[in-house]
Amino acid sequence: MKITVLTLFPEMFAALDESIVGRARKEGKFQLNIVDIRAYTEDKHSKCDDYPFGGGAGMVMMAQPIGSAVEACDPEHRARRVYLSPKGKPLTQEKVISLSEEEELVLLCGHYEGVDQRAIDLFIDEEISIGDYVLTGGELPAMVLVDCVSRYLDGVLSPESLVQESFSENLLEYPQYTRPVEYRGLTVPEVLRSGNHAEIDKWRREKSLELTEKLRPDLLNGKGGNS
Ligand code: 9D3
Repeated sequence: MKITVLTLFPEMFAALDESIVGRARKEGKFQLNIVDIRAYTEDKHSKCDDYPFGGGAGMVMMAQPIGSAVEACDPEHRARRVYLSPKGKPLTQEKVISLSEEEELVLLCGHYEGVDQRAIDLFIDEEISIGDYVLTGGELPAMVLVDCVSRYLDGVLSPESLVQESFSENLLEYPQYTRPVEYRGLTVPEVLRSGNHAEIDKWRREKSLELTEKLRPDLLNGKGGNS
């Protein structure tokens, strides 16, 4: 998979040099290209935003630098082109999996009040939001998407992690413990130290169900959601 991110703030993406995503990139499990939209402006002062027609607060990202950047990075429109937007469809795990099956993604990050509608109409396939709260731009959402998608690429996670995840789908995770056995008077549940794997599995399933009923009962009635 090749992911190209178009942004006015390329340095924010240093976060993706770290941890599991960073290692996956270094091992060539996927390619991540962070592209500075400003490199494509035709304005003599490298301007990439301007005042909104009709008035109103804030600035709007200009169509030209975005269009030129998209066409330079994906000239034959092989990529699925996603604009991270507060108006987009909310991201789901199902969507993450389907995006992880694409050969190429282009992720466009807006900033300020958004981007000129013509850039969206001409160059974007779909709009995705990461939830109903207001951020300052699409950079963190793009990083969220790269993080979630990269977990499904071959060789990034162990197959057993993903299998286990699919078994416990729609349940919250059971509590985890590591050494020491006692910390500030609190001890690790006996069953986890028993070596009896049938009993351990049973305890974990029970805890998962109990936690889900208590914290996220909405997950138990079919399709998930937050109601
Ligand atoms: C005044 C109306 N605002 C819309 C709610 C304008 C506006 C707010 C925030 C325009 C852009 C932004 C920046 N946010 C994103 O680019 C964004 C976002 C988000 O704010 N929340 C959840 N998902 C996303 S994806 C991109």
